[in-house]
This record gives sequence, structure tokens and C-alpha cells, in this order.
Amino acid sequence: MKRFFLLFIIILLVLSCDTKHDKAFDKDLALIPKPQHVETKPGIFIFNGQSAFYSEGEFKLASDFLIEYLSAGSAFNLKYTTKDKASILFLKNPEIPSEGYTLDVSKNMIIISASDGSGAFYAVQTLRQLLPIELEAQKKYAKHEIVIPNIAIEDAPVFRYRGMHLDVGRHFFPKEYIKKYIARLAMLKMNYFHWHLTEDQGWRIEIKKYPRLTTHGAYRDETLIGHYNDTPHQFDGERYGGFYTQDDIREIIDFAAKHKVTIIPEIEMPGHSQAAISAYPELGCTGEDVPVANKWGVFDDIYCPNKTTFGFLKDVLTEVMELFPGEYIHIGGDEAPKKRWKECDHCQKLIQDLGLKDEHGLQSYFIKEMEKFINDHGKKIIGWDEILEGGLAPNATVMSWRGTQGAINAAKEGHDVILTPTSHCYFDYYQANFSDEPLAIGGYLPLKKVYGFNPIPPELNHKESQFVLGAQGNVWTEYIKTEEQVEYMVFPRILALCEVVWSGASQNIKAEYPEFLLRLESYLDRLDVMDIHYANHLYEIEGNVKKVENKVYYQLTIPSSKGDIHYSINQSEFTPYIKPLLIEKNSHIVTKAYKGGEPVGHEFSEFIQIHKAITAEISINVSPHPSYSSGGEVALINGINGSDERYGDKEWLGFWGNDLEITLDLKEEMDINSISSRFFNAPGQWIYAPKDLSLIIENAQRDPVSFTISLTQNRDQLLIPFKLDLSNSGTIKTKQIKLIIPSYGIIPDGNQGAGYKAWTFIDEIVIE
Ligand code: TNX
Repeated sequence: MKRFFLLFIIILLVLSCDTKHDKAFDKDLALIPKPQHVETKPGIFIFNGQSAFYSEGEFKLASDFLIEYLSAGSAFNLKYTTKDKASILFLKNPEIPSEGYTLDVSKNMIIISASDGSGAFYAVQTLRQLLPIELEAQKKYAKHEIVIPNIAIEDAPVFRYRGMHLDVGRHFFPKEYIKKYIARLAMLKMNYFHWHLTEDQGWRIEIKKYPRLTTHGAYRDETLIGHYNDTPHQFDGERYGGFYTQDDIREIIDFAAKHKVTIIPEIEMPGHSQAAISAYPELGCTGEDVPVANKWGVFDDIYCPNKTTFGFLKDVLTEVMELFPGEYIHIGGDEAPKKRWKECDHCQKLIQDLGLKDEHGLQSYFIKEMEKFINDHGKKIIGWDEILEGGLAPNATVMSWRGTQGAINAAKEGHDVILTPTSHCYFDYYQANFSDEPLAIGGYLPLKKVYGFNPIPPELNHKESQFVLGAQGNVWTEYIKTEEQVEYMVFPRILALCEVVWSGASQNIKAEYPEFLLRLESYLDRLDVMDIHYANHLYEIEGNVKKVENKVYYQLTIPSSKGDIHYSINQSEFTPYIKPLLIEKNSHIVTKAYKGGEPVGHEFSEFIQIHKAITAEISINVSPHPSYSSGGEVALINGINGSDERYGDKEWLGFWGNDLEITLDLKEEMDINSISSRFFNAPGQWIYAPKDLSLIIENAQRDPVSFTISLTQNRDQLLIPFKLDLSNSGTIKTKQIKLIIPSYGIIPDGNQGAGYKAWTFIDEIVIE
């Protein structure tokens, strides 16, 4: 009887212990990327010093990883044993899709099954997320046991290319950091690291045959301070540089292989190569000395397609191909101005001799020559989408960065493509619009936009979409100087991207994004333990004007469901926000966020100006560019001005090269005193205010009145405003106003983006 009683007590204890754990796990089960199928089960598994492993062949890498991870975080002495004695088993199952796995945690056993080593490795990365986050510190944390919930997971990636890029040319990051970066990709089941190794501002890979590439080309005399758009340009006067020896590279490749990450080295050509030309001037068309670049942008000195250059590049690629075991070599191909080639006798003769159409034909010839060489060595090339211009090399994979058109064209031609469009994948862009964000190149790519990315462009049919290998986040480092800042730009956007490429594009962002944010919020605790310097905009309040039946409302939202919003309007007391605010006069709204009573995030304020166009209908002859239209056309008449510093927020609208005709229908006749707005003007980023514009004020009784405003004065400022003031000449009655805004046109020579169409960015159109 006594024994039964004891047994009863033990059962009770175990049960109560299990349910206690279950509750904790429910809250913490925040898996990123989200597995395809998860079934939680009652009960727990306990790791302790006696837990023994069984693993075979190629799965040893994954099981070793787990043993090392657990051992570093505990006082356990974990060992392998025979299959019948093991409690953690790695088993082969050829039926599981490539890189996929099943993970079955039951009371006495953990069984990981996969058909390949990657699958087993990813199972471990998932298992890692079931373990207490304290283990991430990798210091002896657990003494006796580690408890994890019983669970059954079936998982496999949607895309086979899941990549992250890092530009080490503009700023150099040491070997140890590169390893950390790779380990973090692996943790998120990303499998390609695109290592951008050569740039105008620095050559970073040791090439034995050309030592000056690194003794000279890896260092610049000084670096631009602040933003490229700041004038005049100022420099820090400090020599800067660094490079990886071939031994460093081998060490990193070995590390990456242990993390199931393939490295794609990028050797840029024919553009972005000024550092190499600086080391060996005979590689350029003029043969003249050029410095290793000390500021950002696109440079005219590119490789000359002569014998010396091809010999040089083949030698370089031979060493590169001997080092890197992966199948891909990235040869760049982007942003190569054709100025030098146009002025070069050798290039012009080559165009004639080869019967090419123009310099684009020559670029295509250049890339095809290199592709032939690389293919002959059993490898494939990847190039940026410019390699489509003048004809694509036969076996090339295209990385589409200037939007998705490159990917669409290449996939339709039967080429593999990888999507990295600036609109969704440029992690060097701002992720929030606060003035205390670290200085960045520009743009605006908030987390939600990354989460909503679909790597398959809708223009592709099912068959064509098979050529989409996946997507990649790009981290260009003009403005990213430190490891901390890399992490700030990468996290948490990488968490959204890894879910897009592993779990698949979101089908219903409205429902799925809040759920992702919940998991993300838990995941941030893990990043804290890992000492990752992430950006946290989960408590940043956002405001949106909503118009309902000619009434204007202001709606406030906050990403985290744990955040509460308080607001004040025209200096009223702060009150909790419950429903959208009715705005009937000019209003200054200030908001604050709280989590559990504690202030979090930034104070956010907005000024809403009630003017005569706010309830108008707006129509524009062309749609704004998809990258700069997040507020929609109504952003121009919602009472809110765009940022004074950045054009990427939801209040500015951007158009690429279009002549604009904007019509405002005021719905009823009104007296008009003035019409005003402003344009963004950042030539360094291809953005130009128009030279002039016309305003046409319609009137049912009379001929329309038209005014032309010239904007050719004072053009060296970031914001170019205009105002038509009628108050002296008497008001005008009208129901309809048209703004005719011609594009600036083609960017003149000597400027960034010369020869391309200029962008037009316009802000709120205020009618008083
Ligand atoms: C364009 S993306 C570039 C890079 C810059 C980047 C900045 C690409 C192929 N070329 O050289 O660093 O923009 O966002």
C-alpha cells in the first residue's frame, strides 16, 4: 500500500511538472523560420549528463554541432553510443525532401530524420530553439538537466537559395566577424553567403600572383565623412583598409561548410574595380594612375577589355576557384559606366572587329568571355541584372536588384534567377524614419515590407517560376562601419527574410504578420543572450489618416500587441487611445507607447493640416513607382508632410522618369488662395526636382487659368518648395486643379546616374 502511495505521488509530481513546463513552452515556442508542420504534445524530454547520441555518416556534422552546443552551455559530458542505447538519434530517411527533416521529441527519445546532412543540421537549429535561451550564451549554464517539450515537426524549405550578402569592400570586417555572420545565417537556415570581396574602395582577397592588389589596393588614403549628399564633401584623413589572406579564407570556408553554408565569392567586373586599377593601372583604358576610391558611388574607371585585363582576371579567378569549393562565382557586372570605353580606341576597334552594336555589346562580350573561362573550370557564374544588357551569357544566373524586371526577363529566357530587389532586400536602407536612426544610404525598408516579400514575381507563370532559386538580403556597407551596425541593419529584417525563403511567402499578411511579430518578440530575448545588437521598432507607433464620408480620422497602431498607445491632441492631457481620432482642425498629435506601464519606443508626433484638398479626389496619369508609393496617391492630400530629410517615407511619392499630370477634384467650387508643395532634390541619389511646373485652375464658367512656375533658382538644396500665392491678385473659384510636372529628364554627364532617367519626388499638395 505504502509503495502504491509513493508511486501515486511520483506520478502526480511528474504530471504536474509536465503541465507546468507545457505552459511555459506554449509561450516560448517561437520558432523562426516557422516550420511547415508542428504538433505539440504533452510531456517533456530531459537532457542530462547521461544523454547519449547515435548518428551516422554525413549526420555526424549535425550531431557534433548539437553536442558541442549543449556541452558549451552545460556541465554535461555528452557521448556517442550504439543505436539501441542512444536516446538522441540521427537517422537517414531517403523519402524526406532535400534539406528537410523531421524532429520527434518524445518522453525518452529525440529522433531526427533527414535525407541529407543539411536536413539533419536544420533539425538541430530547430531543436536549439526548443532549448532554454540561456544556452545561447554558451557558458556553463545548466548543471543537471535541460528540459524540452515533446513535439513533432515536419519541415522543408520552399526555396533552395536562401542567401545573405555582405560588402566588405566599402568597410572591412575581420575574419572572426565573418564567421559569426555565417553562424547566424546558419541558425536561420540560410544556406548561401554572398561575399562581396572587391570594390572601388578596397580589394579584400589575397591573390598570390598580384600582391599589389592587397598591399596597395586594400587600403584607401581616407574616407568620406557623413552622407554623400552632404556638401562640401569632407574626409577623415585616415588610411583605412584590410584584407583576408588565403589562409583566412580557407578557415572561413571550412567554418561555413560546418554550418552548411556555401560561400559565393564576388569578384566585380568590369565596373566597381578602381582599387584593382589603382594597383595595376594597365588594367584601365587610360593606363593612368587612379587612387583607391575614398568616397561612394559609381566610378568611370572600369576594366579595359584588353589582353592584359583578361589575362589578369583569368589568373585571379583561377586562384579564387581553387579556394572556393562552391559551384558559383559572382562576377558582378553592375553599374559599369561606358564613358572610358567610348573614349578608348582599343575598345572602339574591338566593337567594330567583333561586329558588336555598342558598348553594351562589349560588356556582354566581356561577361561571356569570363563565363566561358569559369564554365571550363566546372563552375557557374552569377551576375547582377545588368548582365542582361547586350545579351545574356548562356549559362548565367541573374541576381535581380533593380526591381524584378531582370528576374522576369531572365526566367522567361530559361535562366536561373535570385531575387534581391532594392524594394524588399536592401538591408542597407533605413528601417524606420526616426532622426536617431544610424546614418544610412537612404531608402526605406521596414520589417513588414520584408515579411510581405514574395520572391516569385507575379509576371511569371508556373513553369517560369521554377527558375526562381530564391532570394537574398544585401548589406552594402558604405554607411555601415562597425559590426554592431551590421547587426542593427540585419536584425530583425533577416528574421523576416529567412521565413520568406524557408517557410514561403506570406499568403495573408494581415493575419500572419502579427503572429510573426509575437514570435519575433520572443526571439529577441534569444538575440539578447547572444549579444546581437538588433533594431527594435516593435513599439513604434504609426499614424494613418483615414477618410470616411468627407470626415478625416487619424488612426494609431503599434506593431507589438503588448504595447499600449497614449495620445495628446493640441496639448491636451495624455489619454489611452481607443479608436480613430476625428480631426476637424489643424492638429498636433503627440503619442507615447507603454509596455506593462513602462514607457517604450519613441514619442511620435504628427501635425495634420486641414486644407482644402484634404477631402478632394486625386488622380495621377501614371502610378508612382512601387518602391516609393507606400502611402498611395492620397498621401499627397492627407494633411501630412513628408520627412524633411528622407524621401522614403509613406508621405512622399516617387516617380521614375515620368511626366506627371496630377488632377485634384475638390468636389465643389471653392475659393483658392494658394497652392503649394515641394520636391525632393538629391542628385547623388538620382533625384531631381523638375525645372518648372504648370498649374491649371479650371472653372466651369470661364477658360482655365494657367500659371507656370520656374524652379531653376537655388537648386543646391535638398527640398525645393513652390507656392502659387493668389492672395494679392484676389482668390479664384474652382472645382478642379491640374498640376503639370515634367520630369527633369535624363541625368546629365558628370553626375551619379548620368544617362539614366531622373526621379521625381513630390510631397503634400496644400491648397488654402
Ligand atoms: C547599388 S546593388 C550597388 C552597390 C551599392 C548599393 C547601395 C548593386 C549591384 N550595386 O554598389 O553599394 O547600390 O545600396
